[in-house]
This record gives sequence, structure tokens and C-alpha cells, in this order.
Amino acid sequence: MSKEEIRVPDLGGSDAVEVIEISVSVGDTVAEEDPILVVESDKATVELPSPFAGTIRELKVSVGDKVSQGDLVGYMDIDAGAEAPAEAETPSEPEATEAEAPAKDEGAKAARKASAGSRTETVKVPDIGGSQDVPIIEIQVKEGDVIDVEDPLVTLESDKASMDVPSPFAGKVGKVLVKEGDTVSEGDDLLEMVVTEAGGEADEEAETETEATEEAPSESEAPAPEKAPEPKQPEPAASDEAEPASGERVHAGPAVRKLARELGVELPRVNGSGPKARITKDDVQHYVKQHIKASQAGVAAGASSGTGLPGVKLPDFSKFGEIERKSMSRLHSLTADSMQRSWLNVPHVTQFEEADITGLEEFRKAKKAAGEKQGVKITPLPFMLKACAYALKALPAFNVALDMDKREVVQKHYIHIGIAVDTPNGLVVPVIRDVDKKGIWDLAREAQELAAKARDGKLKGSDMQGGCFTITSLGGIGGTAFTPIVNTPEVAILGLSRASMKPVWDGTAFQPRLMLPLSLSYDHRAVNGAEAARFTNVLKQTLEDMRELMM
Ligand code: CAO
Repeated sequence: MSKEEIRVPDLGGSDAVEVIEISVSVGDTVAEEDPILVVESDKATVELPSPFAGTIRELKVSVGDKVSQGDLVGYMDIDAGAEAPAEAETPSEPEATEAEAPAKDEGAKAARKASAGSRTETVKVPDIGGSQDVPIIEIQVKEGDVIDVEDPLVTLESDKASMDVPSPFAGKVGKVLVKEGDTVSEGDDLLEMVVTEAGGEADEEAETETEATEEAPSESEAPAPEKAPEPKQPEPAASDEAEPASGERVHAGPAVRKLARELGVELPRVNGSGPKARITKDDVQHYVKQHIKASQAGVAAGASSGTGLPGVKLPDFSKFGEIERKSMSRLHSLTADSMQRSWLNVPHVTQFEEADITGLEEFRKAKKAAGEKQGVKITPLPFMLKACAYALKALPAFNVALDMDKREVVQKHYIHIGIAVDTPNGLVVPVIRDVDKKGIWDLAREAQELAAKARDGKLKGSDMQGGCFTITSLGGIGGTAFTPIVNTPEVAILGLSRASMKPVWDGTAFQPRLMLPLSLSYDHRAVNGAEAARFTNVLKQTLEDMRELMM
């Protein structure tokens, strides 16, 4: 094991480059070429790779420090046998020269085409440290843009560096000869520019869009700029909608940019947590996590654009007493999501009614023994199914789904009714098909079979699909009324509470009658209150006199 210095490699002549990210911590094991630091100059963001494999022992730089070639970055422990290079390697990509390239290359390599007050120059890729086939990740100008010297034209990005190619001229952008995704090397054509010869320092002349004036300088003049431009932060393309509204440049290292591109993240949308709002990998990952969470919550809530609802913060319950945590079953979790989806999406109203089922109960009880003989337990439920099918036929507005995206109402011409079944694992809703076409015995048998299958966990997915309407019966348990949640995309659900004997005024005296509480919740987008009252009226009449069904 030996202790080796890590020093800043050749930065292509750039001095005092700012450390914008430290990619390692003390104790980290790194491989040769793993990024140690990210530095950023005016025009380039560069990763400095580890000169050898080993463990970071000490770091001597902090984010925000300015470093130059040869500065001590820190120390590494390297295994005996692992060879330290004779000197810190120059990053293999164009970073070595990119920061200075435009300043030192004769006007960023331009080819002149014309004169007459203005001339057309072809801007070429400057010296990029010998790198070949570097991808263009962003084109920051478009034809017609009037730009200044040093304004960024395109952004190139390799594995280890990203750099802006600044304009060598002030003038108007002509034809852009490349597109994003193209790969370029030094000397390749980037774009044409109409450069206005202003004579001297009158730079604003470049903004005049005159393309031919009498006072054009001779062709033999060197292209602008005559003096090295002051380094400045490149501005984003003004019209680029993806840029942040503030117009600020996005600060991010190449690895972060690469990660963002791979994940489809637009960096201007990410809040940078580093100095000068620098975006780190953590920021990108955090952004993605937040989006996934939000979209899952949105899906769970059925809201296409997310609900934006604040979550419910839980206290530390163990402060108040003993607690135990258990994972939700899959069914519980799905039911919770679907309840929330419906509750958030559907404007619910519940219509209450009572039906006198004294006669129906007498009839049902009279049939009980016959049912037992054929192994069928006859409860009020099959009668409810039949009455609901009748009401759905009479009032088809309840047998619809709403397609809000297309602003269409889907009218169903079949009557399949779901029954909510309470099982040890949670609530499930198997569906009985064509209820209108089936008799009471068949409905009783089928409800019984489906409820048994549900409790045994043997329902298939198809058993629970295709419902038009749902009945949820708490009659066997108790209660006087409740407000069921519509089982979307259905538009109504009938809740049954426990029937009880009540004194009912018959015009001359109170009579003891068995009254069944009905709670009809409906989607007020699909049906209005008057229709709901008609629906419960139809149910009431049918349940009070089943001869209605024959009409
Ligand atoms: N009023 C009075 N008695 C009723 C009644 C009512 N509305 N509905 C049922 N009963 C009686 C039945 O007649 C039966 O009595 P007998 O044994 O004396 O005949 C008893 O209550 C039990 O009935 P049941 O519950 O076994 O049968 P069912 O056909 O009424 O219901 C089913 C079947 C599957 C709907 C029911 O078992 C069930 O799971 N209900 C819960 C549904 C639920 O949880 N809904 C809430 C959803 S929202 O959270």
C-alpha cells in the first residue's frame, strides 16, 4: 500500500478553474478513470478522472475552490503493485483545450464567403483537444438570431466533458449546418454567420440586419474578434423553451448531464443544490423520484395530472403506546387506491329511501325451505338484484360510463351487477352477468357461489369485470344508512342497510312494517338528483310489490 498524490492534470492552459463537484468522499474506493472532481470554466465542464485505482485517503479541495494544473487535490492509498502513473494524466477528452479553444484558435476557424458591408463566415469546430466525433447535444442558436461574440453556439459533450462552442463573431446566424446528435471533430462546419463589418469597436452595428453596405471592409481583413473577448458566462438561447424562465445557465457536470439525458430529465427544471444552484446527480435522482411518486399518487388517485394534495403526516405513534406495523395485503392496497381514485374523481351524492319489504320478506321466508332443498340460501339480495336491473332498464342514465377525455357518455345495453363481498382478505366485487335475464333462484345461487369463491380467494379477474352497477349490502350486519363510494367507472351504487320493523302511518293508523333502508350514491356528473330520486322510487315500488317486474 502506498500513499499517492492526486494532482490537477493539464487543463489545456486554463487557470483557476472552479471545482463544482467532488464526486468522491474520503474512504471511497475508486477505479482508475473514475471521476474525482468536476471543474467548470466559462465554457466547459470537465470531469477530472482518478489517475489510479485505490482508496481516497484525504481531500485537499472543496467545492468552490479554484484549481490550476498541478494543484494538490488529495491523497490516495493504492495497493502495492498498482502502478501510479508518472504524472497526472490529461483527461482524454477535449476538456484540455476547450476552455481556451475559442480564444486561441484564429477566430474559431471560420471560412469567409462574401463581402459588401457584411460577409458570410462559416463557423467551424475549434480545437477540441484532438477529440474526434464528439456529439452535439444542444444547438443554442437558430437561423436569424443576432448574437454577440462569445455567445454559445452549440454544446458538445463527451463522456468526460461538456463544452459550449462560443461564437467567434458578432452578427446574425445564417444557415445552421448541424443538428443535435451529429458528431463533429475539429474543423467541421457548424453554421454560417453574416458578420457585419462595423469598423472599430461599434459592436452594436452587428445587430443591424443590413447585409450589404457600401462601406464593407476588404475581404482581406481578419475576421472578428480583433481582441480576445472577455470571458463571460454563456447565455442560453433566448427562445429555447426548455431553458429556465430566469434565463440562467444550467450548471451541471457532464456526468450529470448524461444522467439527465438518459433519464429524460430537462435540467432547467431541476433545482440545483450545489453552489450557484449547481445540479448534482443527487438532484437529478431526487427530481426523478419526486416525479415517480407524484405520478404514482396521480395514478392512484386517478388524476391524470396528479392531485397535488399534501400527504397526511403520521406522528410517531409509539410515543403514545405500544404499536405494531404490518404490510397491507395486495387487495387492501388496491382497494385503498381505487377508493381514493373514486372519491377524488367522482362528485358523489347519496340519495336515501326506505322500502317496505314486509310482503317481500313473507314471500322470501315462504321460499326458504324450497331453497334449502336445492342448496340455495335465499336472502333479500337476489330480489335487490332483480329490482336494480329493472330500475337500470327503466332509467338507463344509470347504466353508463363517462369518457371525460372524449366528452362522451358510454351507454351500456347489458345489465351486469356487482356485489360487494366482505372477505377475510378485504373487499372484492364479483359481477353477475345479465341480471335482467335471470330468475331469482339463479341469482340467489350465483350470488352465493360468487360470495363463496370470493371468501375462498378463488375469484378470477374476469369474475370481477364488466359491472354496470354495484350493490353493497350491510343488511346482514347492521346499520340504518351509509354513503357508499361509487365503484368507478360505474356511476352508481346501492347500499342496503338492515331492515327493521317501523311504525308506518297508513292514513288511519300506524302499522308495523319491515322497512329496508336504501342508500343510492351516484356520480353527479352522470345523473342529477331528480333522476336519483326516480331511481329509488322505482326500487321502492318494485320491492314493495314484485308484480311490478312483470309489467
Ligand atoms: N336486512 C335484514 N336482514 C338482512 C338483510 C337486510 N338488508 N340482508 C341480509 N339479511 C339477512 C339475511 O337474510 C341473512 O339472514 P338469515 O340467515 O336469517 O336468512 C343474514 O342477514 C345474513 O345474510 P348474508 O350476509 O349471509 O347474505 P346476503 O345475501 O344478504 O349478503 C353478501 C351476501 C356477500 C353481500 C354479504 O355476505 C356480504 O359480504 N356483505 C358485506 C358487503 C360489504 O362489506 N359491503 C361494504 C362495502 S363498502 O366497505
